[in-house]
Amino acid sequence: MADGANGRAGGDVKAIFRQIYLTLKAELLEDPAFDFTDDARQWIDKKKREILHMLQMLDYNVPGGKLNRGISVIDSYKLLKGTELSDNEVFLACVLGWCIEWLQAYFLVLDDIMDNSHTRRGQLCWFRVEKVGLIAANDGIILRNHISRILKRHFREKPYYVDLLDLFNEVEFQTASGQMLDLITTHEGEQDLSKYTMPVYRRIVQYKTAYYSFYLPVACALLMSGENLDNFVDVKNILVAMGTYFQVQDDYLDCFGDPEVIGKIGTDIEDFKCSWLVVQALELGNESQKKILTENYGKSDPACVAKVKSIYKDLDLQNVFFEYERLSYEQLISSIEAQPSKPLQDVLKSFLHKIYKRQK
Ligand code: GPP
Ligand code: MG
Ligand code: MG
Ligand code: MG
Repeated sequence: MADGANGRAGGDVKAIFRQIYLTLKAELLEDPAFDFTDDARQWIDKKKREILHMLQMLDYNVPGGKLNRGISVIDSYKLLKGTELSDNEVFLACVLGWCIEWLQAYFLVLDDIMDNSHTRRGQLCWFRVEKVGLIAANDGIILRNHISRILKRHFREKPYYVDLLDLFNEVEFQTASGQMLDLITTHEGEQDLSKYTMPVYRRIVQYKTAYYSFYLPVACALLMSGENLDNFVDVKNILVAMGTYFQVQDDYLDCFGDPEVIGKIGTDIEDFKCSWLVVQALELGNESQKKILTENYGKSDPACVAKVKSIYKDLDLQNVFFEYERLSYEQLISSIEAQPSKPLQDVLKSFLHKIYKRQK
């Protein structure tokens, strides 16, 4: 998510947040549940290699994003509390924020293997780094397990610990289910564009993106505030709608964004993804345009990709997207303003302003 014009994360919050990454990393490297080799003679070779892989893996994959999901936990908790946070409260909100960034790192490391992507956050995808390869699959699992270890260390004594674990488990299950839908609809040998409709699209993105990117940070802040998540179904629905809008932006940027700015090269056309753009093109195109899409979508040949992109341009999908963006914003603002709680309105608006018209 971009730092939107109206929702720029406070510089000091981000600096504090970044500092806590170093604490968590140091704790994980000293985790007594896994002894790094301690044989003095082999220290240079073995211990160094073990620690180095873990360090490089964390630094390469965890802190390099926009950090908006993580920072949102702190912002949301502040707004919900309504008073200044103590140092300890800031620390705990940062730790939860980092758990979401760890979750995101875990998903992205694996998603890039599954999507056969090339770059991420302006660097090679982790699995493409020399000497990493499919070790990246296990690194993804390690990242996921780090979350449980961080939560255990810092939240075990909290009354909401069980709810926190349950929340991360539920959201992970929803995301993996969404990823499954994303992957099975693009399965080679079953490429059939006629199944790409708006309801199919919405279901995929709600699960693969919206819960973990939007609901999770606010749900973490609510749990820290002592709330019962069952009482916030309306808030969840608004966040899921916001997450859907966010993934539409991601799909738009995959084709029309600047790779230098978004830090990744789009692969949705090559991968036969059920992207918002192709769903729109199928709804708006005439028979001959749909025929060209059927013949060229999902092929890695650059000439085929170019034909798909030229249909998108002929159908003026950039402006169709801008109109969708305007309408989504209006609808989201009106459902937010129908919310009875002012602090929650502020939480939701601050989230929306972080992503509205984002370029990356
Ligand atoms: C984003 O899809 C979805 C995810 C990153 C969830 C992955 C879930 C797993 C269980 C691995 P995307 O492929 O459009 O994202 P991007 O464009 O960033 O590659
Ligand atoms: Mg994907
Ligand atoms: Mg991807
Ligand atoms: Mg994408």
